[in-house]
Amino acid sequence: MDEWIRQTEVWVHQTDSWIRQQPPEQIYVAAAVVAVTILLLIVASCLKSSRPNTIVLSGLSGSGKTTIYYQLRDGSSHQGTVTSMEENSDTFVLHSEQERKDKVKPVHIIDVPGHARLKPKLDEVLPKAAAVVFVVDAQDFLSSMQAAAEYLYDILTKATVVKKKVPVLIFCNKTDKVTAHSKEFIKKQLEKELNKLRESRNAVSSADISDEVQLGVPGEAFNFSQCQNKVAVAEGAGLTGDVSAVEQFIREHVKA
Ligand SMILES: Nc1nc2c(ncn2[C@@H]2O[C@H](COP(=O)(O)OP(=O)(O)OP(=O)(O)O)[C@@H](O)[C@H]2O)c(=O)[nH]1
Ligand SMILES: [Mg+2]
Repeated sequence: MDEWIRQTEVWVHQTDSWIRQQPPEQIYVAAAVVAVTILLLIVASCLKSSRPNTIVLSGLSGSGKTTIYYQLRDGSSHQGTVTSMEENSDTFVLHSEQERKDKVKPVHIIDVPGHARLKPKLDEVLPKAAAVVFVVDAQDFLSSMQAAAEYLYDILTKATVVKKKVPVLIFCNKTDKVTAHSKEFIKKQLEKELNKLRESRNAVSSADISDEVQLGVPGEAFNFSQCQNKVAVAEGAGLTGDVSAVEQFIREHVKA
């Protein structure tokens, strides 16, 4: 031990005399380089931790958001979910990534109930969203198509979504049912409905228009590729755990 202390004292002394021999400018430059490096490391770590990791699950009541939420979190559908009257919100490592949970970043998922009365909740959480999943009931699609299109129209014309280029995944759920419509069909129908909605909303006096941003390209039939933010379409079934398209989408936009 004594030997170590003596050796350390020798090193400290040698370092001290070496520093004294150096021109002072060189010492200042070295100190500045160290300070700037530390500062950059602090800024980088702050930026990393503040990167948004919120995913918003939206869509009409009964489309299957809560079922998907539990699949993502627990790997089970918690069968028997009822119409949610409050949002589910939690920060967790996706169930499918549990085996490497020390290496991946947890995701904050908010499941916003589709009940019309809770619509303001969606407006409240959208500004925090890194990405939005819009869940559609692919089985019962035709009867809910118009309402689904209206809900989607409101999301796609929100300034916070468009200006920040928040990506949206239209997830056609319940494809375990043989009578479910394909994602290609749903995409086409939604584009048609959104086109109609845009025309009818543009027809009313501009004072009544609540759209924050115009949808698509004026004068051209609407399709999703015209959106400034990325809109993708995928299919699966929350009930049977076929949610890999949602997991993939989340990981594309919340880096692990
Ligand atoms: N067949 C089938 N049924 C599903 C699927 N996903 C959800 N369901 C059923 O659809 C019903 C509604 O699902 P929820 O997850 O409660 O729907 P939600 O979107 O959360 O509805 P709100 O909370 O009212 O907004 C439930 O009876 C689910 O079991 C699916 O992939 N396939
Ligand atoms: Mg629910």
